[in-house]
Amino acid sequence: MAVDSWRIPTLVQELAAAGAHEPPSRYVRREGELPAGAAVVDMPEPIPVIDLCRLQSAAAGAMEAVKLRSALQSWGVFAVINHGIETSLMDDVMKASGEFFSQTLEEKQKCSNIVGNKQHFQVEGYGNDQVKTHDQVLDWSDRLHLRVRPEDERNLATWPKHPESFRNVLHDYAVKSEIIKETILQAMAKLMELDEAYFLNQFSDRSPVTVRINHYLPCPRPDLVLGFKPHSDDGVLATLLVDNDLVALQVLRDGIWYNVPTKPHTILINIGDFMEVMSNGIFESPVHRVVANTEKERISLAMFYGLDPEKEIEPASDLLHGVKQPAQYKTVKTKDYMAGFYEHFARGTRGSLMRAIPVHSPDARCDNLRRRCCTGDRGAASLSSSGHSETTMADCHQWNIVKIPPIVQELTAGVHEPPSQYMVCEQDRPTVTGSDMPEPIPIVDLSTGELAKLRSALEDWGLSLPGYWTWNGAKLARRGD
Ligand SMILES: O=C(O)CCC(=O)C(=O)O
Repeated sequence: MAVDSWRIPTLVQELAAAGAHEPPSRYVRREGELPAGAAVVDMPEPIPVIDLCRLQSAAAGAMEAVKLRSALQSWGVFAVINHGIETSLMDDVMKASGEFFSQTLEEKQKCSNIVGNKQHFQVEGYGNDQVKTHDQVLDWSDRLHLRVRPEDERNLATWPKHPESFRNVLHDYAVKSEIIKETILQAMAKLMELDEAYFLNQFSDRSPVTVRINHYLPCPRPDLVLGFKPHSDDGVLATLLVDNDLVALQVLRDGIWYNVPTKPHTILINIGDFMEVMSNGIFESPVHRVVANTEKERISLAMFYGLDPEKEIEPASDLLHGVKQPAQYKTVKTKDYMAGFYEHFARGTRGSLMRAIPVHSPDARCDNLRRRCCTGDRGAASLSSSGHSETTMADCHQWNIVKIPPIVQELTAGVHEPPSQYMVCEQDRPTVTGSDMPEPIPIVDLSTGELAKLRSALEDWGLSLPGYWTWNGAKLARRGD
């Protein structure tokens, strides 16, 4: 029986080559998901860069680890240098990927992700996402998705034979990338005062490593489509390599999309959902997307480090301390998590499977661990694939509230320590005992224009209205007057 044709999307490369002035409607994002529908700005500071040699050195390791912690907590995305992958290997793997995409459609479809007489979809192979519903909006890109490890589980039918170098360079690149993964995960374990090998011990020699090579094509209306829908990555960690310096990748923070500068030979790292769970939310898996452009192609290569399907993912027990630091996530088997992940991924939604609580108050980045809400049994926070509620990625800064925080009055009954989400971070703590003001609080009678008194009150105690009123030396004036 032939599969419904709407389930097999046209490859974007064909659409781009056909030179249409408008993308077909199934690629057009809905209102609210349009690339310019939310605020987009450049990152206010350069992307954090972590030197992996320094990170491992006895002398400078601690300093670099502090940088790593701040990178993880501020953006969740950072670049690495001194990572041991030769520039020539990065060039080779990108060149081989480019050569693959530049072949004829017929040649590439030998690696298709739609297979068999019944034309069923599989994750591995060349194509687009699985199309599950008529109204699913598709990404303006084509992809080659491959399992790299375990080696004996590579589905070679989906591994390109052309260019000839493809298989070997991808293999070599994957082997070298492993060192990056190990170095970062050891450093992260140390940051959390866990055993250095804690995260690495979650992997076995059967744990999957997959690669997704994305091919973004120019689009006549980049304002209507997305190269890659908003998503967070499954897995523990992901590395990303790109072939040019187009501004395309964006990361979501506090409801704003920030352009992430990328350039060739710079490897970017972001953590994935499994790390968010294992770290009990200390580190968040960043939501990111890719915008399209009218001019240029772009290729990116993302490598994902997953866990065995039967492995249970859960917060590290050493990070849990009773009611003060309860588990923020339920234990879930990787395979159950993945079932739920793909269910939502294609639609560009995220179930309530990850974040149990809203964390994006303005100061949420200060220390997520202490600021997260206690979620009790967190029924809907279950990572199992059944019964997820649904949130668009762009809404994720207001993540599903699974349990309403308790009324403070309830807490005061017999609790010796406030729960963790009430504790302010180190620098905000009221450690200095307050003193009484040495004189009575100044009282200014505005009806009689006691300007001198007002001035001295403002100067002595700073009782001003910053950003609106200002003292110009002679009188109070509105800013801009
Ligand atoms: O192309 C990019 O910059 C990002 C790709 C990505 O997010 C992914 O493959 O999951």
